[in-house]
Amino acid sequence: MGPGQIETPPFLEAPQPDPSKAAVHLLPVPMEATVSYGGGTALGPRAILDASFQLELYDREFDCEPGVLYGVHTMPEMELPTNPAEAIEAIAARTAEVYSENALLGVLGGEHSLTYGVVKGLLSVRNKPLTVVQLDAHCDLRDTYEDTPFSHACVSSRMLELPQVEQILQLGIRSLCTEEANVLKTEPRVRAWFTEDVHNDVFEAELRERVRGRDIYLTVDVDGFDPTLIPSTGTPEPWGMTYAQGERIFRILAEEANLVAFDCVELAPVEGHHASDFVVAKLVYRLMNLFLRDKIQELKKSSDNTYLSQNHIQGTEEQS
Ligand SMILES: [Mn+2]
Repeated sequence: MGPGQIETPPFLEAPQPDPSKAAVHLLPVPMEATVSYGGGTALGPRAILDASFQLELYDREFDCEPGVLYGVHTMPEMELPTNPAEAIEAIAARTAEVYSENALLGVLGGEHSLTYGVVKGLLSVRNKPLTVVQLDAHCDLRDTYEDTPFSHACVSSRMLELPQVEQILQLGIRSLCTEEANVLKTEPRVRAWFTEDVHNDVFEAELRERVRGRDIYLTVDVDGFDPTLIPSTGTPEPWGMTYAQGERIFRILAEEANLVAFDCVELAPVEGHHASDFVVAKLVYRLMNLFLRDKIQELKKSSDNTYLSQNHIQGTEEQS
C-alpha cells in the first residue's frame, strides 16, 4: 500500500485473486468536497464494500458464482486532498496509474464530481473517444455551482470540455435548472432521456444505436433510482428508476457496447439503514456480471473442463 491510501475490505466475500488475474479492478474513492445538501458520501465506498459481504455469490442468470470465476481485485481506498481541484487531479493521476486494458475498472464513490477526474485520467492513458452514459436524477450541466466548477452539479459540463468525450447520454433525469435546460436544447453532444422516457420505455432503440460498437464509460449516480429504493443519498428525487429498469439499461449497454470503466457514486450511508447500501452493492455486482457475461460463460466452460479432467485423472489413478 502506498502513501495516501487507506486499507479497505474487498468487494465480495470471496478468495482474493492476484490483481493480474482479476477481470475487475475496484478503486474506492471517498470524495466529499463539494456536497451541497445531505452529506456522507465519504463513507459510500466503505458501505458498498461492507454490504457486498452479505451478497450471495451465486447468480441465478449464470448458474454459478461469477465473481469467484472472474475475480475482483479491490484496491486500497484513496486518501484525498480537501481542495476539490486538487482532489480531481489526484483521482485523474491515480486512474491513469491503475488503469489496465485487461481489466474492467470500477470506481466506488464518493460524490459525483469524481467522475470528471476518472474520465480525465482514462483519456490521458487511452487517448481514444469515449461515450459517457449517465444514470442520474440530475443533468449536472451547470457551469459552476456554489463557487466551484468542480461541484457534483457541474460534472457533465466539465466532461463536455474534454474533446474526446464524444457524447453524454443521460437517463432518468427529472430535476434541472433553466441553465441546464438550455444546454440540453443547444448542446448536440448531450442526449437526455427524462424519467418518463425510461418509465414508458421509449429510449431503447436510440440508446442502442448511439452506443453500438462504442467504448463507453458508465456513471451510475444512485439518485437516478427512486428514493424508495435508495433513500441514502444527498439529493433524493421522487419518480426515479426501478431496480429492474437499471438492470435493463445495463443489459442493453452490455449487448451493444464495450465498457471501459464505470463508477457508482452518491451513496451517503445512514447508520441503521443498511437497505440502500445492500441495493447499491447488488447493483454493482449485477452490473459487473452483465458486462462480463461472455467471460463468465467462457470461464464456466473451462472450469467444467478442469473439473472433468481432474475427475478423469483420479479415475485413471484408481484403475492403475
Ligand atoms: Mn444526481
